[in-house]
Amino acid sequence: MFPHTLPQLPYAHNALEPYFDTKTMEIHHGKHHRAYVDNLNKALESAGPRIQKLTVDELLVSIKDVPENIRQGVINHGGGHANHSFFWTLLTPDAPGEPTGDLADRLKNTFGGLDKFKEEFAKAAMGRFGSGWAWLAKDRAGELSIISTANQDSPLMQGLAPVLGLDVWEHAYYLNYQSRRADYIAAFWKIINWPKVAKNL
Ligand code: MN3
Repeated sequence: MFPHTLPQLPYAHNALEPYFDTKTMEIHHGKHHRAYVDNLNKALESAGPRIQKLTVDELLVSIKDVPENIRQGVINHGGGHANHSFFWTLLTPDAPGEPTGDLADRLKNTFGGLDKFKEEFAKAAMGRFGSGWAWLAKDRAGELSIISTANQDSPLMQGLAPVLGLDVWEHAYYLNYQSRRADYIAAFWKIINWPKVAKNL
């Protein structure tokens, strides 16, 4: 709903050390994410109430109904806002290490187990050329798949619901990992809030 606001992190900026460093979290949340929110609001300023009353997820799900003159702005900045808002909730300093229950079963049945899943997900994250995201996503039939999207494109625009996602823009890791995207991906596995991921199923 317009005006959109920056959500607070569900933990302190230094809570994910040493995997995601404090400085990166401060800039990533306080500068990058804030800019997506501000620019989304700018794009929506002149939109009518039919568009302004939608949540950011609703905007992306029905992106074809967004007026053409602001559509790319909503894709870039609305996608950025939605993707980051989702991303923060996937992380926790109290990571349980491994998924359990239904989520563990689904990863086993779909990908051949947690290790195979991680391997495929990391491949998608490494293979995304330039800026973008890797996702575990669910289609309308509930089927899981691993995809990657460019820039801030959201799975919601493809009719998919995100279950797990990883930001592979350089701004997400460059301060701490420089060009070592693989090390950043390895760190990500250490701080995943698997119970939250299970809820997203
Ligand atoms: Mn980012």
